[in-house]
Amino acid sequence: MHPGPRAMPLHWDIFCRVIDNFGDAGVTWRLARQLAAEHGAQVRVFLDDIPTLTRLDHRVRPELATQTVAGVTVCRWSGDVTVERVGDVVLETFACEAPPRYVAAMAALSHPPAWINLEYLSAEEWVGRCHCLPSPHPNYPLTRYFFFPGFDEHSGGLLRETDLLARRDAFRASSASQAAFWSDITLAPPLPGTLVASLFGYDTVQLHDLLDTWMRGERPVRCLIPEDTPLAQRAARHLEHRGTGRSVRQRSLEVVWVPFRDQVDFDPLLWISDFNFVRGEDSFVRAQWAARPMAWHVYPQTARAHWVKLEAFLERYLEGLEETAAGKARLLFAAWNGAGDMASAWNGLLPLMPALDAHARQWADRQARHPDLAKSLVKFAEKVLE
Ligand code: TRH
Repeated sequence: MHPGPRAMPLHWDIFCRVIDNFGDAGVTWRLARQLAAEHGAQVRVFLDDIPTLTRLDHRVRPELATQTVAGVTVCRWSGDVTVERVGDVVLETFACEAPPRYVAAMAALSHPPAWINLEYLSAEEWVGRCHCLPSPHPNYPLTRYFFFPGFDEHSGGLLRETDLLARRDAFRASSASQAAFWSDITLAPPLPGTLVASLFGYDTVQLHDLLDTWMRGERPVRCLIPEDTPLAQRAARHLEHRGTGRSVRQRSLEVVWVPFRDQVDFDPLLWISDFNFVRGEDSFVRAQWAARPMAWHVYPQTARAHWVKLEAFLERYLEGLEETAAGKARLLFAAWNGAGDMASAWNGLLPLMPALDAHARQWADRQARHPDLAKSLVKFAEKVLE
């Protein structure tokens, strides 16, 4: 047992391996920054792919083995690590494992740390049964706990900074902030009546139909695509856009390739949009806090496991939405993930946008009543350390 109440901030050591894309580093970085900023935690992140983090935060320098950014110490993780001290809390993100030498050092302590594995986000019902389950180590007197983000009180909740929703609402209420956003990407604000859509997803042929539908539609669409992604390249090929310009206009559609933003500046892209296409885990959660209609490109998995995840999310997300709108939304999510006709799915949903918009707001408000993931983790770690 650790003696007495804790006067000192907790030391967190977070281990993260980048499997692909940005989500592993993205979730880790957001959580680490929040633990440092809001909980006074001393955080070290051991990461095996620093250049990916540099894409998410230009302050991170890929050539440095150790550096401190946003109050978080970032250490390059290659192979085993030298252990000069063990954290009070040791967090492995997703399926990664702390190095053997580090685990041995944990076991040698008279007060071992709180050892937690943070799992992927899923709306599936089994999450509630597995959240916080202990797993004793086969060789050491150590217990690792499995911690799940999620959408209800039987989970650890979602990542949400304390001031996030206030910042969102202030941005939406401020024409100056919105004008600054447009001017930052060297665009005039859209003409009234234009639908602004952000488009961040995995590479998919469904994009062709979506762009063609927007092109032919009556309502003008301004589509913002993050640059240097396979989807952005596909859009350029499809629209035969070979020039150096950042945007192209074809009939009702204007496509704009926007520079990939730092993670701290990502939200305004979602806040300014009327509709957000997002993917993976972190952008998916941010779009929910943006409280606008959305479509989720689920990270493709073997044996169609991602369809089960999508279904479980829709089951929760669409609850309370009027039946016709819920049905149309379901068709759009399915089509964007490769099952169904994109044109009819979009055209079917478009007239129902106001209902979806109100629903997205209700969903965000409802989710915000649960403790956020960082807070839940801190509380759980403190309980384990008691
Ligand atoms: O990049 P993702 O697809 O990430 C992942 C990984 O594929 C991972 O292996 C998988 O397990 C997981 O998804 C489910 O999508 P995600 O999670 O949305 O991460 C993208 C990150 O990039 C997120 O933190 C937001 C950030 N981002 C920016 O910071 N600036 C930008 O301009 C954009 C478009 C995104």
